[in-house]
Amino acid sequence: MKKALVTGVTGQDGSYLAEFLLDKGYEVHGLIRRSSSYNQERLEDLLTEEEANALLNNSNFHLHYGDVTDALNVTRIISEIKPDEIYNLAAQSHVRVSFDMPGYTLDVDAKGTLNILEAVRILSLTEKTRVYQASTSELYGKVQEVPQKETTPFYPRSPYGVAKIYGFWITKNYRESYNMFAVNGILFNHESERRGETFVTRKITLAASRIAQGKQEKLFLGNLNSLRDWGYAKDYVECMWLILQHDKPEDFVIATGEMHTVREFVEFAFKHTGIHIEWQGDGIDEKGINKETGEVIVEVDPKFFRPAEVEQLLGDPTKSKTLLGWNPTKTSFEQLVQIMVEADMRKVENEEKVKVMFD
Ligand code: NAP
Ligand code: F7E
Repeated sequence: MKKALVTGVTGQDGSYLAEFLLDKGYEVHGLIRRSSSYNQERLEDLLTEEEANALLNNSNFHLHYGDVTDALNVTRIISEIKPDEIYNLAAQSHVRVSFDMPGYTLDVDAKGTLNILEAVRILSLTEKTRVYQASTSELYGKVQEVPQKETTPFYPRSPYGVAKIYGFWITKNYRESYNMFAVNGILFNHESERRGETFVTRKITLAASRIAQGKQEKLFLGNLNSLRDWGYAKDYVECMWLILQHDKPEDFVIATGEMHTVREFVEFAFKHTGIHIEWQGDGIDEKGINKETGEVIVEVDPKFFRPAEVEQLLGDPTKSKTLLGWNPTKTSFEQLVQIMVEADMRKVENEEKVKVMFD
């Protein structure tokens, strides 16, 4: 039985990946942080009862307290498990928050990656343990080429992107220096019903559901023109695994090859709740109006603008399609929005009216 260690197991991708690996017959070990409040919702509350039981009652699923910034802790855990595969998904993953917490983002996203690679090296596991690093399309930032592929030069635009660039290169460096199977998945945005509530897609699907059910008045957003290549997280975790099963250690772009604006995401999300949006005005005065009632339900708030923005991201998935046999369009953009809205419409049914929306 193969053993995998997943850091960031309580996150969106970690929860899907744990399920995927258990289904494949792996013994799965997850790293969880100590928190003053409960932080295992994605391993429990966000799953159907059947999924939660399958995960939590699975004797092949083990959780370990830890933090990737704590090198001793990470080294001890890896020495006890001696995993065949490590998926390093742990990160301070919010781009806008990285401007508020650049130092912390650096510690987790850059040094945390080094701690894992170095533990594998110190423990003489370089031949046994394959390491997957969660790299990101944010490395491309101010894009130097459209679409972006494995050879496109990087130009990060946030402390998050800059920290992740260290993670990318140190992974490649350990591969080249110590002959390790250490690889980067350069994943473009991927979303789901388990996406954190302050990322734009989930913020929109939750707000649209609440507005449709009379539990929120308005949705405030930042840059509506921003373009992203959005895929479905459940499809993307399969690719993480495929990258580690490949015969050669190589880096791969994972994307759908299609991009949409935030504005389009808003339109599709409201459409699935039965509300049709009409746009009026420009720039910070742009407003989304409910066509049937005439009410303003979407407004721009400059508070959500970033000091430096990534205006557009579009990935070229040719390499992963050809070498890994992965299907980038298994879930279409419209299906993704529908999945997320349907899940949030159900969730919101049991909610009180929202009093405060901080984000
Ligand atoms: P997420 O939902 O924000 O999850 C991040 C995970 O990392 C959570 O489990 C979090 O734990 C954990 N974590 C944070 N700091 C940690 C630390 N110091 N030590 C240990 N664990 C820590 O992120 P995601 O969307 O699943 O993304 C997974 C990975 O892929 C991240 O590295 C992200 O940067 C990268 N990525 C994501 C996307 C995307 O579109 N989703 C695209 C490209 C790359 P808590 O639950 O305790 O906070
Ligand atoms: O923003 C714009 C915002 O926060 C997407 C992370 O998973 O993907 C994610 O990073 C776009 C940006 O994701 C709001 O300015 C407008 O242009 O959902 P997001 P992100 O920054 O692309 C990459 C690949 C990662 O690696 C990251 O870990 O939407 N936008 N209005 C807004 N964004 C947010 N969050 N909130 C708004 O109100």
